[in-house]
Amino acid sequence: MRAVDVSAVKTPSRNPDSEKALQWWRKARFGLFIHWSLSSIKAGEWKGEVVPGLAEWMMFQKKIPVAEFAPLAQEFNPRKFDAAAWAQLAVDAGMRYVVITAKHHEGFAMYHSKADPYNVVDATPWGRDPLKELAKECRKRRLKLCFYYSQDLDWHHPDGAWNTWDYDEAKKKPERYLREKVFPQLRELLTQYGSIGMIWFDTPLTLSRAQSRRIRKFVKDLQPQCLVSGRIGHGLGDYSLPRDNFLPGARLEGDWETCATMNDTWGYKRTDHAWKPVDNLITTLVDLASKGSNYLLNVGPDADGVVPAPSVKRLHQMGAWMAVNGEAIRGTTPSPFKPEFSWGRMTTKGRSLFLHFFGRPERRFRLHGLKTKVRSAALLAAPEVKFAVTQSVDPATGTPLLDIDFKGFKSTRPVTVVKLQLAAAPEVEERTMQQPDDSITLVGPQAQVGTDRSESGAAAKPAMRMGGNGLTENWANTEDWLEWDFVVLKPGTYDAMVVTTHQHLEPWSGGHTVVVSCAGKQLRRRTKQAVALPGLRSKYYPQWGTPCGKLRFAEAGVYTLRLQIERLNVKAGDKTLFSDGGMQFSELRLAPA
Ligand code: H79
Repeated sequence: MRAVDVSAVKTPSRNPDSEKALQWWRKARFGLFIHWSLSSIKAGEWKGEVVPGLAEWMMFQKKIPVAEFAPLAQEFNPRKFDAAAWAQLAVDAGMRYVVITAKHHEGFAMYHSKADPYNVVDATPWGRDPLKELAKECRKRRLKLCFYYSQDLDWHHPDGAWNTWDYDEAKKKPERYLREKVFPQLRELLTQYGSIGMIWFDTPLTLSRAQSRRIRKFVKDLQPQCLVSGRIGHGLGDYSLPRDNFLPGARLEGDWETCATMNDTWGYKRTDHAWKPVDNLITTLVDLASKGSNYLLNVGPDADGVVPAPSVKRLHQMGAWMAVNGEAIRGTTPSPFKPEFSWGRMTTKGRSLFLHFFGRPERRFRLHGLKTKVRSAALLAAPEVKFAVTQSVDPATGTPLLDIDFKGFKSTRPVTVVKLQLAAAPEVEERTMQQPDDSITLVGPQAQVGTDRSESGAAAKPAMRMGGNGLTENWANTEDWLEWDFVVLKPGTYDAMVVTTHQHLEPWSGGHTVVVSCAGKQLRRRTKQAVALPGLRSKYYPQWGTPCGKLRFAEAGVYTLRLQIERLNVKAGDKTLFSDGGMQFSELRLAPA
């Protein structure tokens, strides 16, 4: 196994052919992920024992020999499979695309592959091609059909990556795997199922840049309009993906998609009842749209071909919300502001600005920083309910202020959308604004990144940078810093807190000494597992708040704050599959003391 390239999260270079192909995908915003394969039969249990972790990783977790795993195919007979029902479920949820596992890491083709008899038609008593049936049903409903294809990990082919228990790593010839399996199967998928929206490649762990490049070209030569997911690796995808289930903390630049589970696994697992409440799912859909990310939400059908009832129920509830509010999600562009708001989120469509409230707003609601004239404000769900708006400018700082009187506000659970009609596309104050709740959130993507290093030092070590997913990367130098200009409207004393994050399953790389310099003061603290912050973002990637002390702003105005690390605590083992070992900074929060 080779060291892992964190390029899975890098924003891809713009390919000229990406732009047109991305149009439908950008508008769609919401898609259905389907994980279905041989492991679905075992439902997360092997020989009477529940296997911890992801159900579809069972073969790897238990190091099940191919000779024992492959015969599962003889049990695959999903009597209740109904492609029309699956496609209709996506439509009912308000989705516009479906991504189904054509081949996952276990190497079993879920379609009729001539290239490999280890497939759902030739190796099972069932003998049907579910992708053919799904293609037909998707076409009828104008859903874009996309295929998940594990191009790197394959635990069945002797030359595929990561099966070390059956096959000798030293004898593997990855090129033979590409030649015998990947290219022929991609050809089948791209020539026998009509127009394909995208090939969703995953886990780019061992393939070289040249190999990834050839795979991309192979897809584009067969179907130029077919998208290639960010996990083709080496920044060669048409768009980017953060890690599985990662929720970014601020607006992202470029094209992104977040893939997420409804419980804690992708493939069907009988014992996993950790279903996320539907309110979380809808809030997440809004949150991601406001940050410029698609939401690819997963279901794991069982061995009978049935989507678990809790998933169906949630998708129908999401669909009910989308039927009323879809205009504020599909076809929108992200919030004009980078940070989140405590009250909710925003999306934009031309001259419309949608305010998504996560609860009931205060009767006298105020927004800071919108420069564009607002013509009207009304409930999206009930356009006859209009609200009075007033716009002014804060005399001390020049900050544009918008006041809305929410008399007659009616809530739609769990998110209520208010549509603002503007005189032009929204223009906003670029600097971070203090919010009406008096908080100030300095997010990574809004920071200036700099270094005090000399030229030679910079050449020696890679520069720290803001990762596309909103977390810092390579923060391994004490000379590197982040800096923000921000507007304080209310003088006073504020508590500063640095928020860092870390990836699940991995040790926490805390213990860095950070220095916050602002308003003539320097605050120092060691980051530690002090306060685990609540919220949607913390489930898989805990957010750690390190209180750093107090800052005093004597008067309203523009301030500059710099964040630097004085002592780094990067241990050898901190560099892992999920982390570059440095400090993963997310945001710095200021709140009235
Ligand atoms: O298809 C779904 C997952 O199976 C796939 N991506 C989504 C869309 C995925 N591939 N890799 N991963 C997820 C990361 C897997 C990490 C782990 Fe492990 C597998 C943790 C435990 C088992 C690898 C082996 C890392 C630690 C041990």
